[in-house]
Amino acid sequence: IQKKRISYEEKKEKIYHPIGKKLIEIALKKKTNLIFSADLIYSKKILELVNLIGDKICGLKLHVDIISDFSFSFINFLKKISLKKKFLLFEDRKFCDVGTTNYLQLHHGIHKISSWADVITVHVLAGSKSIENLNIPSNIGLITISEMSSYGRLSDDNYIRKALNISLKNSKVIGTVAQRKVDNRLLLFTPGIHFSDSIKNYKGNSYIHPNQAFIKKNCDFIIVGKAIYQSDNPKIVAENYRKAGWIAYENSF
Ligand code: 5BU
Repeated sequence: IQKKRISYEEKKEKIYHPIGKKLIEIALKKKTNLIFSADLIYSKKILELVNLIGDKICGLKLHVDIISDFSFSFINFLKKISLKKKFLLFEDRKFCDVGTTNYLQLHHGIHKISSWADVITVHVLAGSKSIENLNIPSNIGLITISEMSSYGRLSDDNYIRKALNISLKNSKVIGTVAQRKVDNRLLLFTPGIHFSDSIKNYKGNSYIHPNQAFIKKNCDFIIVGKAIYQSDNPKIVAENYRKAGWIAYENSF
């Protein structure tokens, strides 16, 4: 496994999936590796924030099943903003069932995730087959979860190695979540990001500074939620995370 830090330009050559390539292109163009996790329960609040900080992010991550007033007009608004401001829509659904159920949850139900998401997250706990035959269009990429950011996570080295292998072998996978360096053919996404040292452990999740994510773990994209949406000035704070993430990337070689 080759783990030496490579640039976004070099990584773009190694990632064959069009959505992986597109995400890198957006990152380079907007000079941002920041994905905003909008874990809010009202669509209006999400749209307000996205209008405010859409210029600073390369991705918007949702948990669509927490939105109390979910509607397709909300999705249409989001889609429009995402095209205008150039960022991708991530649905952090963490599919974790057998393949046939994953398929149904992805394409059906109220949220019809496959009709609007650019990127979706999946666990591979049920094995490699559970994320094959999902019948996803070529313009949706998968992110596997190899190792979560939480304290007490159950994944051991053996599980993580197998999860990474499954990720490498599935052509729909653009990258993974892990708390360590991974093969350069995968994009590495890092949640659990915060500037403050005092929030290292918050309600069972662990947090690191963007510098640690890029320099120690060779992360490619940081995912930031409450540090931004709970702040007094999301616009300024988002810009601070964008800048910190970009500088950390540049300093990580
Ligand atoms: P936070 O507010 O910055 O803590 O939000 C982190 C988001 O990332 C939240 O939506 C989690 O569900 C998500 N997350 C995580 O925290 N850790 C993980 O390992 C994975 C996802 Br995978």
